[in-house]
Amino acid sequence: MYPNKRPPINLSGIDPMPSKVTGAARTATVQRTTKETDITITVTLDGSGRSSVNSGVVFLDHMLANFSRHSGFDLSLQCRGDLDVDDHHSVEDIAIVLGDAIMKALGDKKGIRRYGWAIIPMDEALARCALDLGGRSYCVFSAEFHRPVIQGFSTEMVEHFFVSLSGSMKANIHLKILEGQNTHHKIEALFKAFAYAMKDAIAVSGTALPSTKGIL
Ligand SMILES: [Mn+2]
Repeated sequence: MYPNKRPPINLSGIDPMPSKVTGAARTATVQRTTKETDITITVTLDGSGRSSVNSGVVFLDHMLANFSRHSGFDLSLQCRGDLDVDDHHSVEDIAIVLGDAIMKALGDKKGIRRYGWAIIPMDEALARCALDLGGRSYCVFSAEFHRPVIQGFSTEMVEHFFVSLSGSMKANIHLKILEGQNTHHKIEALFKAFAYAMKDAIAVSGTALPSTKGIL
């Protein structure tokens, strides 16, 4: 016999997991102007997936509208960039400002799940995303595209977009194409996998900060 000498646990004072830590809307607007781009983004995390996206890069608009729809974030985005040079500065700076806006909207991150992951198919393509909003920037990206440009969007900028986003969001973002041939399918599956991973990572599931460090 090993008698349990611990006192019984008192459950009466335990917070019953509110759906929101505070009543404040998790929304933010960030505006950023440089010699290369002029960008304004408003993001609302607990939205309904509505978007108004005008990045100047047609295929990126399609990807960001998909990101909004599948994450549930409301997203308003305007970018005037130096597209006469190429799409590089616009795509990179949109990632920087989007990450800043999401972090601003997240506030102190109390109660969020922090981690998110998803495996999303799109016809023959299969994309995986795993992420950590733990305050450290790192991006691991594994995908190859055999079509260099889609409607003004350089496919090499997909990796650069997520690397820049991992920097501004202070997040670990792991992305990989597990299967696939079609470039449009592969990129869209990556953005959708990212969207579902984000939806889970920012979801409020408690009241505590999910870290033993006490800060994220
Ligand atoms: Mn599509």
